[in-house]
Amino acid sequence: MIYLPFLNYLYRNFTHIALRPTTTQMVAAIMKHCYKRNLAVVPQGGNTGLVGGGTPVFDEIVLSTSLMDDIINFDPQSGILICQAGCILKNLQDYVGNYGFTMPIDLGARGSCQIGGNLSTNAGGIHFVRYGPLRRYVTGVEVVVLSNGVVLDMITPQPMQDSDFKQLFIGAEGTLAILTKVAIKCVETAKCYSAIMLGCKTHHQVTSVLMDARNVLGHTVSAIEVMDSAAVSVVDSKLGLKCPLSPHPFYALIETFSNDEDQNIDKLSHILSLLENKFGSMESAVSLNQTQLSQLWSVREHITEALKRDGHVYKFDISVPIAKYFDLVDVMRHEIGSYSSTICGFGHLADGNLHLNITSKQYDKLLLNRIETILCDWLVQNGGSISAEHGIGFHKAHLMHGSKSSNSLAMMRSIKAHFDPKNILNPYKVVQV
Ligand code: 2HG
Ligand code: ZN
Repeated sequence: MIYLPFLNYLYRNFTHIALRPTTTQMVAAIMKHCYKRNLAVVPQGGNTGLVGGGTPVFDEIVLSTSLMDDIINFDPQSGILICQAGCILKNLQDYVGNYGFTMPIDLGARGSCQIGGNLSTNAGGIHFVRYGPLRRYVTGVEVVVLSNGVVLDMITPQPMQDSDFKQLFIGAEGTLAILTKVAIKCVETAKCYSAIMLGCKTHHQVTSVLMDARNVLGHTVSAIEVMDSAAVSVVDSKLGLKCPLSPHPFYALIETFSNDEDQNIDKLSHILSLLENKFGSMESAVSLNQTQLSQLWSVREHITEALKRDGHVYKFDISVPIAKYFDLVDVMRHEIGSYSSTICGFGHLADGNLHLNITSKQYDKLLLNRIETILCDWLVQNGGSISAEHGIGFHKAHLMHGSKSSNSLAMMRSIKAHFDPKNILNPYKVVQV
């Protein structure tokens, strides 16, 4: 019997059994057995989620897809990639990159997250503003449907326009079935990416950056990210990574792509001049090559890691109206500033996806309750939502009633009961049955 501690730093738990099948048939056999014996199972991908969707709550069996990492086929004519669910995103990016293609998703955890997990949470990431939701690119899935381990293969050589119900399994966080294979349409790679980082003084400047970037770049925008000074400071103090700009209350990072670097730089300079006409001179840094581009991204990409070294982290991946993007961060500072170490906000501005992170020396249940109360009230009053790109998992299941109607929840429960009548597939996650 093995005891495996799950090292997702937010959710630690123990299981008696962790299984690492290599084929769909093995997954089906495991599920048949578990169904017969009423054993609960947690499908687990790269274990990089923020909401405890892939960790056991009690003594569930962990079914890890980490050995299901075969690339089955890539067709350079259609750009369709077919692979097993446990393939690591970065490996897929590199693989299709050799053919001049790009995966329609990118995120900081690319080196360890798995494509099955990305689909199960319908993950967003830094290029959401360019590609939109990942589900759009999914041309097929193969899943093991719980009741008696039936395999449902919805991957066809020539994908048809949504003539099946594969979308039901995307974003279901492993509560309806286990994803075993996926087919994804990749996009052609642009030659050059360039970015500008801007120091902003006010919320209003931040939202103007978004409008001007959208107007100037149109469909050539690939990222519009923001972070506040607290996020930037924690990266400096915990990791020694310096921001390329001097201190500002907020920072915006805009990335564009095309086949011509000069064109990119002209467009980024145009955005800067539009903003300076409105607000006076602004500090900025533009990337002139790939190394400088990575340098501009570096602080943004290290925020999560830096926060882990700042005590216990309470993480909230939420959707907020863009006009009020940083307002909740201010509210939190006002309400619980003296009980916490760091309160910071960063995220994907163009999607209204805010990552509110709060740290305290150690885990404090009362503080968490207080934060959740303030957060939920604010979201209801301001038209936000408790979840954005990381799913509901275990962490937010108890908050679902505040953001979904009782009819929607009842429908979700009945779909769950249809696929998982014994409630043994990722129980306690998403909707409480
Ligand atoms: C990001 O955008 C990730 O960097 C992680 O979604 C967010 O750590 C977080 O709160
Ligand atoms: Zn994110």
